[in-house]
Amino acid sequence: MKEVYNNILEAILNNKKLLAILIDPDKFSVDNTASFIKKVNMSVATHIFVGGSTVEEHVTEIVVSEIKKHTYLPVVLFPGDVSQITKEADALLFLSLISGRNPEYLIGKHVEAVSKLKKTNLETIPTGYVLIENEKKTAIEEVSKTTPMSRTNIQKIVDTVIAGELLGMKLMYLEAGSGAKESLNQEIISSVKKELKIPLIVGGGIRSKSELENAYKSGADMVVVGTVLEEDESFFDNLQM
Ligand code: 1GP
Repeated sequence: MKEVYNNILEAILNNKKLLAILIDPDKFSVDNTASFIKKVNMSVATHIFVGGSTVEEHVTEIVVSEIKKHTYLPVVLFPGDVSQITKEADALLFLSLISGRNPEYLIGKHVEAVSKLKKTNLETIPTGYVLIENEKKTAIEEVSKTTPMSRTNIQKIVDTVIAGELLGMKLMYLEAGSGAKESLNQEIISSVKKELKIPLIVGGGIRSKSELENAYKSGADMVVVGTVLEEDESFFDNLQM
């Protein structure tokens, strides 16, 4: 059943905050799947995202199949490339990097993905992806060869997400970049939230409970955390029911 997106909408209507745990197959040991996913299951996490900027062919499929053996949570692909598409997942964020001006990440990869998608039953969710600068160059910036948006030009960020919404995107992902030095500030998140009608996902560089709470308070419907758990699984203590 293709219900991931509808369940997100329903959760938001019920004022439920959503949390996605991001697993980068490139930095994840498959042998650790059972123990890691057990911690995810016992936490407040509502989704598992799987993806990374540079992942070898077929690795995503192996990781997703293994994760699915241990959880009922929806597993959503957050792919850095077409090679990361696998039928084993429940849904796919069909990302358009609308902060950038590289046609490959606006339409090129999408065209390339179609023949692969036709062979799956994946729920495909059109998602605007907006990369915002942080103090260091992140992998996404490097791989996509795009310039992130300035943190100070908030009006341009707002106009960008609204343009994405008008183009028909169903989710909007505000991204500071994996392992960002600084997560996105309240002003950026709340300014976007004020104008946006579709669900807002926020991620990148969240390393503390207060940053997580601030993201929700500022208007994020879903927050994504990855690096902090790769570095130290004791962060799950902050994610208890
Ligand atoms: C990266 O937004 C996600 O694409 C999560 O970022 O790894 O810094 O938590 P972190």
